[in-house]
Amino acid sequence: QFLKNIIGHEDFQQGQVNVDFIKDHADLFKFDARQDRATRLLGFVGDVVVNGNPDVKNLLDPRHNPRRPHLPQSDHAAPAPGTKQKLHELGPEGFSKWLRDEPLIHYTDTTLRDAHQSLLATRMRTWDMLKVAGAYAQQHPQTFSLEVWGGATFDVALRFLHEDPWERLARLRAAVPNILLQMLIRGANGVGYKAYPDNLTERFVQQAAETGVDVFRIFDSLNWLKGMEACIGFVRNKTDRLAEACICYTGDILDPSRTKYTLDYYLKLAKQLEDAGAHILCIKDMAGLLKPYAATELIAGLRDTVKLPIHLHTHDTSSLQTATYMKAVEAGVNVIDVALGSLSGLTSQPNFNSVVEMLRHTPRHREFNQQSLNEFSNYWEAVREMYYPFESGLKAGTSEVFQHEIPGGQYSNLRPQASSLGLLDKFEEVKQRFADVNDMFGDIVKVTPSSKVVGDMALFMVSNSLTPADVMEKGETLSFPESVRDLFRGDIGQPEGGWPAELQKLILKNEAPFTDRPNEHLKPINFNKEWKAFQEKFPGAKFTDMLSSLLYPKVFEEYWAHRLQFGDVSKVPTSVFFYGLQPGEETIIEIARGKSVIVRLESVGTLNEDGYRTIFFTLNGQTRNLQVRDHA
Ligand code: 3PY
Ligand code: ZN
Repeated sequence: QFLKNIIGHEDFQQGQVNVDFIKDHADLFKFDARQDRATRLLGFVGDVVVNGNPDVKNLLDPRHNPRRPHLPQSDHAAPAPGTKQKLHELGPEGFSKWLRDEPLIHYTDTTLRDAHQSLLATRMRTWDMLKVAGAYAQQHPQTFSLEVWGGATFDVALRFLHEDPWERLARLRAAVPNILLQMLIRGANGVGYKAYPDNLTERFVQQAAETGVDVFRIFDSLNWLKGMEACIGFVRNKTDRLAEACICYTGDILDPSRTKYTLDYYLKLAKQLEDAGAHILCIKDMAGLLKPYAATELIAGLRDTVKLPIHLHTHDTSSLQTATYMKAVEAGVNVIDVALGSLSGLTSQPNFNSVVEMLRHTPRHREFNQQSLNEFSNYWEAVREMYYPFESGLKAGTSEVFQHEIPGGQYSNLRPQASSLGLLDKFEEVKQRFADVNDMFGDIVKVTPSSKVVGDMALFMVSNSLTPADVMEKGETLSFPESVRDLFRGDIGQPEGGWPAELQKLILKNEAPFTDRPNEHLKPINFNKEWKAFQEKFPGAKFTDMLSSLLYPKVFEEYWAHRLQFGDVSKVPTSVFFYGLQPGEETIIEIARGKSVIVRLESVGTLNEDGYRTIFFTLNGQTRNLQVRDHA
């Protein structure tokens, strides 16, 4: 009998187990690991059936009927060697020199990180990725890298998807042995929103390399060199992987009236990053502000100034950025970031499939099998339908981005944030205030986490009907959002030219700001001590879990409780994860490698007096009943 342990017992499910019960039912405490796994996952499915998935339940559209994705063709042969083997062969310095002189254009495919962060609020699940990762490695081994990790994915995986981000990375690494895997790291802020102790970032980088990251794209949200130097050093000295350092692009180098972020400003920063030890220089155009003719100037200037290969990242919010790529390719950029067709465009990256065609029959074209790229795009198009509650609502490219300068990765989050404050009707005003706040803050670089603070301040002003003049007038009596106070205190670093003094005084009141590295104010982690305490608190947890917990303590705790109750829910197919099953519907869940169970929902019972429903499943054809509490 499958549910013959305590978890399947009715009294336990109804919270009626006491000491006597335990004494009398010793046999119920023998667990078969595999059966236990299936039972817990069934508990999860039952809970979604009865209560819905809290992440989507208020966003459902009953008319929506997602299609079943078709898997792209693959002949399942071992994938051909690619850039991963090249890095191994040449080492990071040699690889950097090789890349700088590559005549053909290289592509980073961002589908598995930035594309869904920017279009679908970062909700893409490992399950959908693993369905095609191996086939991709096999079909497109000439891809420069796959961006798969970091940015917001770490937090969202734990917080909303109840998945272990480290397991995602390890499983993608196993599926893609030949292409460089890339992550985005926010320098001193790691994959979080604030500064972390340096030795935590160091261990994080080491562990990320060990688990599978090859290219560390490192940036600072204020373009502050000091926020990046330590992290560049960790990659260089503690791993044999590539340190890719970023100049975050803002403003417009062609606009003579914008004198803060000029071509010279970027060239100087690039030189400093080269001196700090970067192997690759990235232009991180997080909002998609780099216009085509500006790209010509910037790339040519950078090629003359540094000896590093140049990697260009942009977002197509304005719908102009393919033209930017054309100019960048002409000017000698080495790698460009693209996303597979159906997850490209708008706040995501330009269209991989189309950019390949743009360059076909020209000197820098790199051959890709277009039919196969389209099959992958079609796969993601159908998958995307399951994520419809997370769509941002943006319907077409907008040149408004040149005014508000909202990063692509933030746009898809700002709307729900505005909506949760009841400000969706005022979204136009929120965008306008975002631009105003940037002016008030002294025209800063806006990318996570600095962009989040600008967003918080914009929302604060809209909800309190404050104009910039009001803030300056009433500032002394205003209680500013905490993130704004932290920013002006120096918690995430220093902007070019410093903070506007008058506003800083209004925000900080009597508190003194600091101008050195915020990390200097943090106590290093004592890993031996932490590990002991961690194991006591979370028996069975891994070292990578401790790193997650050190970065996001509360989020980790909730993730762990969910994992104990329901097991590894990344195994549940996406349609079931978000929408559960209808009576008569069935699904296959691979509970362990090569071990699948067929789950069929038969019916949902009526609500009993204690607030529970009995869910009738069959599991591999055998009837299983489950008591699920109805939270309605
Ligand atoms: C992130 O930090 O998550 C970003 O994507 C910044 O562009
Ligand atoms: Zn981006």
